[in-house]
Amino acid sequence: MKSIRVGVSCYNSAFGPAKRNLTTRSNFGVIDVLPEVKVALKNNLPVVALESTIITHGMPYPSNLETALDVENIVRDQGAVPATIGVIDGRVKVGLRSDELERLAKPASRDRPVVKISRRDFPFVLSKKLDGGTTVAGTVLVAEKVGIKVFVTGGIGGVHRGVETTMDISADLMEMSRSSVTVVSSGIKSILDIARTLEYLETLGVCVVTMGDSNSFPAFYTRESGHKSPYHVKDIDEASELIASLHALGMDSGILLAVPVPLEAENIDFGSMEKVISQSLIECVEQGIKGKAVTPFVLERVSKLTQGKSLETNIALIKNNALIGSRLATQLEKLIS
Ligand code: PSU
Ligand code: MN
Repeated sequence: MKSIRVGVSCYNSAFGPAKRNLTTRSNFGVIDVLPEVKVALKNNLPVVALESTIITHGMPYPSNLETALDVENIVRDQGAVPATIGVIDGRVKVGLRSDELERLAKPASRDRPVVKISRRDFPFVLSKKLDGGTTVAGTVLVAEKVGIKVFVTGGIGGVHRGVETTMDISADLMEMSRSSVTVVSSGIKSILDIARTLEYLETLGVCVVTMGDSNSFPAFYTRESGHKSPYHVKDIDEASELIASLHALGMDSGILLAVPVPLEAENIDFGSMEKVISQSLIECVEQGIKGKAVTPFVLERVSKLTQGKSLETNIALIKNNALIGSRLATQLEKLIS
C-alpha cells in the first residue's frame, strides 16, 4: 500500500489518515532516563522515585541539597536505585545527576525562575525549555510513564482549609487516583483540611493505608491527626503484599501509604503547631497569596515561626520514609517478578 507524506501527518492513499503513535514518539522525545535507572527498570530491580519540588520550593538552600543527596544515599544503602525526577531545560529527567540536583537547589545558580511543576505545567515548561521541580502530582505522572512503582516523599498536598471559598484542592490527589504508583509519605500537614482530604481520596478511589500500630492517620509533623486511617498494615511484608495486590488486579489507581514521623523526631506538639499554622494561614490571606504559591509560602512561614524546628522534623521524616520505601520496593520486586 502506497503512503504519501503530507506535511506532518501521514496519509494512507486508500484508507485516509493513518494513526501515528504519538505516545511512544513523545516519550522517547522528552524523557531522559539515567542509565543506572534504565538498567534497573529493565531487570526488575527496585527503583524509588523521589520528587523535586521539595528541593526547589519546599526547603531552603543548602538543607534542600543536603537532604536530597542524603535521601538518595539512604535508598542506595538499601540496595535500591534512586530516581529523583525533575525538569532541566525542558527535558524530563528520571534520575538527576548531582550537578543537576545542585542547579535546581541553588538559588544563586538560577538565571531564570524554577517552576513548581504539577500536571498542568508540563506542556508549558517543556515547550519553553524551562527548569523545574516536580510536585507529588508531577512526579507520579512521570513515574507511571516509565514504570516506577514506589515513590517516596515527605508530605503530599491535599484539600486546603477554606476550600468552600477557594476551591483549592491539590492536583496531587487526582493524580494518585489515575496512576498505579504507591506514594510513601508522612501524611498530610495540618495546614490542610485533613478530614476533607481523606473524604476526597475515598471519592477518588485512592487506597489509603497507614503503616504501624496506631489507628490514626498521621499529620506530618505529628504521628496522630485525630482522624482515623481507613486501613493499616503492620510492616514492610504486609505493605508489599498490599501493593502487589494492586498490580495483580491491574488497577490504574494508586495507594497512599502513610508512615508516621519517628517518635524521636516528633519535636512539636499538635497544639503549638496549630497556632503557628493558623498565623501562617492568616498572613497568606492578608498578603493575597493564591494558587500554586500557597503551599510554598505556608511551608516557609511555618519553618520561620518554629525557628527551623519544623525543618528538622521534615528532614528526619523524609529520611525515614526513604528507608521504608526502599525496603518496600525491594520486597515488592521479589514478590512480583
Ligand atoms: N507538603 C509538604 N511539603 C512539600 C509539599 C507539600 O509538606 O514540599 C510540596 C509537594 O511537592 C506537593 C506540593 O506535591 O507541595 C503540593 O502543592 P499544591 O498544594 O500547590 O498542590
Ligand atoms: Mn493549590
